[in-house]
Amino acid sequence: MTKATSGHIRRFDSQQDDFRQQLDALLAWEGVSDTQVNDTVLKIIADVRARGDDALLEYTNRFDRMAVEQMAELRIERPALEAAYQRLSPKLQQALEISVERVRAYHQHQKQESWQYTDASGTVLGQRITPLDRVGVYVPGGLAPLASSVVMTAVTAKVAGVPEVIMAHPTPDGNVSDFVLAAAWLSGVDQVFTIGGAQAVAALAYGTATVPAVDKVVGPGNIYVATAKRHVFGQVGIDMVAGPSEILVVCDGKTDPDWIAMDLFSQAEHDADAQAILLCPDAEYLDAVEASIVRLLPTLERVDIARRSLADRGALIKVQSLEEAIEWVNRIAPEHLELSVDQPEQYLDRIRHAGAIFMGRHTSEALGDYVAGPNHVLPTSGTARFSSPLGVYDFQKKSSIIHCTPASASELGESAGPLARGELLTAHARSAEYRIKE
Ligand code: HSO
Ligand code: ZN
Repeated sequence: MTKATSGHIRRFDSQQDDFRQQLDALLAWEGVSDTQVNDTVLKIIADVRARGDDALLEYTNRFDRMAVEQMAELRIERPALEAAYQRLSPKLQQALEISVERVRAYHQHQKQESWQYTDASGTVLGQRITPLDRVGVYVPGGLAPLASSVVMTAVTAKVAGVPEVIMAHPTPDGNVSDFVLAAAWLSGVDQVFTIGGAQAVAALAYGTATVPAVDKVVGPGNIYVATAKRHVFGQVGIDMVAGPSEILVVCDGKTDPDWIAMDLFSQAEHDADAQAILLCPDAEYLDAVEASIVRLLPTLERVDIARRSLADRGALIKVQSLEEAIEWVNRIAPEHLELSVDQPEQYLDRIRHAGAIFMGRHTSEALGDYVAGPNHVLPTSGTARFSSPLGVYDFQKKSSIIHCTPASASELGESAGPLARGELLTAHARSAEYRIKE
């Protein structure tokens, strides 16, 4: 740490000798390997698998403090979703519609098409793309009703052509959010189950008498949900094992410091474990942002969560130049990157790892969370090194197509035969050789 300032957020200088270690410690996130959580989750999954609806009901009543007697009470169908939509204010209805339309339009561009060609041997070769049959979208419940996560997951699945989208959404104490249900209505969700946690993931993966088994489970969730997704992977597909939200801002020191402070808060308010970091070459500007943080933090509704997030995992980092900042960006591989600079395009080619890149001073991450169009389900904890935003491609799969003519079967058989014999697999060889024309 360079200097003890307000105590709200740590300060670093990339020139410190131990900066690399300090940064590694700051980025370290071990949440998903907690053994106690792991044991609990394994037990819940095994129980839901063995006892189906009975176990699901028991866990839901216990963890969500409900008193439900039949699974049917936990199912919400399309007419009730529409009714929830009708109860929203016209303003919120319209905003939700704009969000759904923009997310749909963006994701239309991701649709992949089947292709095929005929090669020189006369063999037709291709790839057929088909949607998954049924997917489960997990939408967290509790304090923040994340209707936007419904839109991001369900609209994307529907654009891919998934016929059946099942949503799991816990309603602790029985509090159902019209906003979330309305988002499910507009996004085309087919059925909602008010279940959550590891028990919901297990039910979606293995199916129960009431909850249909899905082919893939997507969407954000707490550590129990993330751990459960890891365990059911293989039985079903999953999108990713998501960690807490992150934002990395690179600023040239010319954006209104209040804007940057609020951008950092916008992720910090998600979760005490969320991470908000600012990189800037101008030390005085970092002071100004820190002053904005001190002044604005108490004005937040979720002040306690944001305060803990900034104090435990936040940082204001002085770098030598914007070029150096870009090197740290690639090292951090953030979920969200804001390039709060003039002509952000000039840095784009050098950015290799980031879930979503917000270009220029006016593009706040919050716009991307709700309405810009790209998905807000993004790789966290450095996984942008090897993975991508949730997309239509996550709900499509491919089959290879091979169609030989008699002549091309004969031609390919001439090579397949020796290859199979080389592997000592003579039935393979003979199967190919039967089709060789004399
Ligand atoms: N920023 C979150 C998504 C979200 N924000 C939902 C608001 N609502 C993903 O990291
Ligand atoms: Zn957010």
